[in-house]
Amino acid sequence: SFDLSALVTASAQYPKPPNVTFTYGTAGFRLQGDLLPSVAFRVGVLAVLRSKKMDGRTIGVMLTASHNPARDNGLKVVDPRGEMLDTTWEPFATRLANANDATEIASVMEELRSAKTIDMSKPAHVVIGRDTRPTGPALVKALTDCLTALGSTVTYQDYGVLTTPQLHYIVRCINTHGAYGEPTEDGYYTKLATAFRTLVSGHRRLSPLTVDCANGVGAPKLRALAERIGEANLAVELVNDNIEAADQLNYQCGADFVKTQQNFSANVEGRPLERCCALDGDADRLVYFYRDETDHAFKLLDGDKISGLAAMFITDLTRAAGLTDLNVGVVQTAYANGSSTAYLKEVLQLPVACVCTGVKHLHHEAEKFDIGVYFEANGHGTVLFNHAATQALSKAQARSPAQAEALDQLRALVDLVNQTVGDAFSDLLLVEVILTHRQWSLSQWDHAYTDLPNRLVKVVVADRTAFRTTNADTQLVEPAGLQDKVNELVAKYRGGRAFVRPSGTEDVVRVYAEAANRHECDQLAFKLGGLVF
Ligand code: NG1
Ligand code: ZN
Repeated sequence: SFDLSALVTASAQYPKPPNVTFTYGTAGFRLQGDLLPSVAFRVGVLAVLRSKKMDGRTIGVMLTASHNPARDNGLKVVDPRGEMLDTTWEPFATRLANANDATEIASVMEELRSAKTIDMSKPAHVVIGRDTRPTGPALVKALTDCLTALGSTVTYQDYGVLTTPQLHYIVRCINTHGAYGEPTEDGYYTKLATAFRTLVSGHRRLSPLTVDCANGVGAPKLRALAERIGEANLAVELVNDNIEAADQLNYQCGADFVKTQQNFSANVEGRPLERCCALDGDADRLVYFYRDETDHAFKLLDGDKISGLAAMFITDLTRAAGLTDLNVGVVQTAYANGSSTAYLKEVLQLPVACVCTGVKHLHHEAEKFDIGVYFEANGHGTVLFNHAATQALSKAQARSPAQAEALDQLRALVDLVNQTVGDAFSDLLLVEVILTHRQWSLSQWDHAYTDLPNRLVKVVVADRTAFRTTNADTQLVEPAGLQDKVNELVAKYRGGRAFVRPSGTEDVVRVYAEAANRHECDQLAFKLGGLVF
């Protein structure tokens, strides 16, 4: 029911580069941007088939390479509820990308159609967003050329420059026919701004927040959101907001820089009592940081700290609202600092699940709680309210003014938090709400618990596929015998905890170590690196 000759002609403009093998991994396709036009074209095929399979529901395609350098780019497919692509489709994405020519594309298409029993006569709708990278427009052109070639059952809308979470939001809005919000950038700002204003009303406002925008899409979009919220309610000072000089993207700045360098980003000095935070290049990650008043050192409040703060606030609110039947839980990965896990379990008395690296794993696990808080240590995360929780919130009758206030706040919180994916803007507003309610400085927030010294090391190995893990990445099953050696070493260090796993996004093996003090931690990480190499 589509014209194969149109696809053949169109795909000839986007030949697959020789000697490159593409993989749809944790971060979708991600590579140097000028190697990706053929991939963008084939992602069009995948998105259309996925939409037809989902009975014509809208599928999203986001073009971004997040925190990676400006020359890189990437493509990720967004499923109808605004979530990551169903993992059973990932191998088909990979095979389409590696097809040598149009004939091979057509044969993978046919295999996918039959494997997933897709009715090709169904309509398909695709929405597209991209970050500020210079290769973005050419990749969108390749993608839309494919969508056009696939015939009259296919429609699409190009939303231009967006943050990743904005595109996820739009997909969810379209497929729920407006129940989640207006399917526009404007609708997104309205929803967040309204919820934020409700939540801070009646509280003394905080001092201005410095936001490092990584010189990316977060800069113009956060400016638009802040304008909507109004300066009287949220004062932000945007730095690293230059999106004109392409090579500045993520350069010496942004959430990944701050987290991995454990240092202030360019143009952020960390004045006394200054609250600083950083977004990444597509505004789905957030970390906070500040300069310690006593020792003047850099202090980081990463995803684990945000998770702890959010879980604390939500637990208090559900108690105050009399909704003690709702089970609140937290999802982390093995990279979560041991102190954060102890805080969640022992102080907040919450259930904590540990899953494999990659947000889709955290997201799915968080759905098992009525209210599920999930964050990766790198600052990507959100809070999910399931059906039972939203029902309980809408039905609950307050028995006191205090209960009524807590209920109102929880209801606004559901709107404030992006339920589709980790969103730096929504997370930023959430943190600001909590700090406003408590009238806390960053150091007061930080005092909930003290991070154990930790070290993350990359080891370049001959073949990272030789490394296989189990138990949520925490133990090696291959190479045989290596885990025993890791255990032996870890046992020699006070408070030692460590694990080794192959990266899903880079050709390296990652070693993570924690110990009671900095010296022992560094020594443990160094020795483990030697074992792995
Ligand atoms: P890998 O390369 O598999 O460790 C990295 C991050 C993840 C996640 C993904 C996707 C670390 C240690 N790992 O995964 O948390 O964000 O990229 O972007 O930060
Ligand atoms: Zn990102």
